[in-house]
Amino acid sequence: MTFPRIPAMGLLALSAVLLAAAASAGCSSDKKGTSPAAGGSTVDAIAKERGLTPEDVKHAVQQFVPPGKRDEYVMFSSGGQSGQVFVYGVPSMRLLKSIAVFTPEPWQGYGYGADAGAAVLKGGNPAIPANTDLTWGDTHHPALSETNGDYDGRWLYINDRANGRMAMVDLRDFTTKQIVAVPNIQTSHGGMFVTPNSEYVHISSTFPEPWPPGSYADVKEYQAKYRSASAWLKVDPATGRIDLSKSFEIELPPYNQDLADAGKLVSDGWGFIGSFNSEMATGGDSEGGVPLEAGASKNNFDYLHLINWKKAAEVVKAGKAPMQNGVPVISMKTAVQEGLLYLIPEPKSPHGADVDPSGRYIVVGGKLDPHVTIFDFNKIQTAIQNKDFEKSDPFGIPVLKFDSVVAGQVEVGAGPLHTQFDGQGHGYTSLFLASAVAKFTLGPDVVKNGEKPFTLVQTIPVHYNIGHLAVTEGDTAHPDAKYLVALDKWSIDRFQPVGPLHPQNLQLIDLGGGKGPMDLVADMPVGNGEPHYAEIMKASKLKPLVVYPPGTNPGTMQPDPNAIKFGQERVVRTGSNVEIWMTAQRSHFTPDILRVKQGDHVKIHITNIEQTEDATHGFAIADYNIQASLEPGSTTNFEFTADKSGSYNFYCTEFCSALHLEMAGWLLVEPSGSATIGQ
Ligand code: CUK
Ligand code: CUA
Repeated sequence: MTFPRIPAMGLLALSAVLLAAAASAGCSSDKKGTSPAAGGSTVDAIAKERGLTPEDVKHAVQQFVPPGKRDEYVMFSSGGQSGQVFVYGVPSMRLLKSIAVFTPEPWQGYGYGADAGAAVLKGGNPAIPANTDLTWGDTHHPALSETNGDYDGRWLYINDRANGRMAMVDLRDFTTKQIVAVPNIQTSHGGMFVTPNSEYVHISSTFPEPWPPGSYADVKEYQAKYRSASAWLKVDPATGRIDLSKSFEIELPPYNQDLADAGKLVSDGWGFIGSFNSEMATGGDSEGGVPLEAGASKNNFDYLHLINWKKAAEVVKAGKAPMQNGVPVISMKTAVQEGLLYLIPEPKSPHGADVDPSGRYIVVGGKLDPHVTIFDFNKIQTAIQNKDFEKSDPFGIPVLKFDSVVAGQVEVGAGPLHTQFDGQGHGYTSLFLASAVAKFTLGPDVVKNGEKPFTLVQTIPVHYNIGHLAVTEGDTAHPDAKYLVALDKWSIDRFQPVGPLHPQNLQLIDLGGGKGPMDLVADMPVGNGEPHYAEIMKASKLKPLVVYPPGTNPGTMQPDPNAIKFGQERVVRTGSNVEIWMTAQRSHFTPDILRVKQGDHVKIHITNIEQTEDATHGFAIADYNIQASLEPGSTTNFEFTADKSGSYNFYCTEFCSALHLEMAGWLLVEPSGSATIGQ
């Protein structure tokens, strides 16, 4: 296989093209007072000196976003074991923010004393098992909120692979507002999507657990006693928060439910969940069994689960779903009786399950099969109506006939995982084993420009071991065929070595509007947790706050009852409780001396009374493990017991002004037994 390259072009000819393009893009005002090229040199001279080919220069220009200009797209990437979400500009691939989600993060003061982050983290502790205090998570699959099947720029959801939790991030301030421990789900992986009008966020279990959760059963009783769940978490349409009281779940067989996607347009109202291990293998390699990986790869087919969630919501409304650990759960039996759960055989240890922009095609990649298999939703509906079943699975769930619902298969290469779409009739599938991205055509009703349906168009190598890929606006009904980012698990030899723990590699690929060949533009090392999946949204859809309205509590996004204005600062002592209302502005805290007694319970409410963009302060107290970020307009609350006597410096941790170092004060904790502090 050969890969297209841009035609060799003289450096001079190329730079002439680039300069002409720059001039026509209206750069004339920038020319005043500047030399024709950096450092008095020319593009050609720089390229020559640095050993860049014309192709390199072209790619640099494709990626370049000039100083002061903004990226066209924003990418939300999971941060894996860091428990965070990383936000990048695309195409520049510049890091804009790390959003603290499941893990304490000191810059944002998340989990270091202030109420908002602490409450969010605490709210995510599961009820079962009791007394669980989680301070890390494995962020996996981000899903942006949608309106009519398009990203709407309001909220972001992301699941915790390690602990079966779901987090909600408000895109007004890019902070985590809520973590929900999803009942009846111990671990979740890829069963993550938002329905086309953000009615529900979906997550399903990856590893089944004894049913009902909280009970005990040996894995020897796996088939009889273990179950999975498909959780439909209701989104409050005003706040984006998850409302567990209006959510529901569906009991599923103990297969490993994996990647999932929401139907849209023709298939709106349905969800599709792939699975592996229909063998129900449980490992036990040191107990005379076979390793899980071998046991789970025996069958030629596993099952794609089809769920009619609109019908499921009606079944719950009709009272046919008994409560289990705080949510109504539709049993498998009821789900089958009500005709809301079906299975489709999908080839050999499938991974991705992705719905195309038209909603008609569901593309499945089989890790151990060089094909992608494309199912047709119209055929699925006909097969369901005609009861065109080949059998039931061991739990009585009808299995549709593969041949009745498949639209086509395309041989794309070794190890197909995930598929994205460009809205131009193409799918792009990541090939883990081949370290490549394959571009192919979808069905006859969506191909364009006379292309042949279900045909491989191009393959491009990536570096290396690609997992997910993300196309601009890729999970919507209207993807932009502009860029694709390959999320590569290994980088091996691409970067300066930094020890045995290598960076991951995100690679920017230009899609040429879907018409041109894919073109690898840039590498970006990610020196942090593994980026599992990303979604890329047009930046113009975001309407973030630049400052909070005065006195806002970032946790609630409402006015904080303890917000104050300048001049309202005070200290109130009631017995051994000391409550302090403080303001912060450049470059002082008021009050700047806090007098308490050892053992006092201290509450501090700090309002940053500034409304100047970027005038953030911080607040940290030595030896008390307290650190907060005080963004302009915000009110932040702390509560702690002053159990250590002494004089403790507190200071502003954000370099806010010329006199930032002077923005400091003292917490004086008088040893107990002393009587100098009056009532
Ligand atoms: S999964 Cu498919 S490669 Cu965790 Cu989304 Cu990573
Ligand atoms: Cu306020 Cu530094």
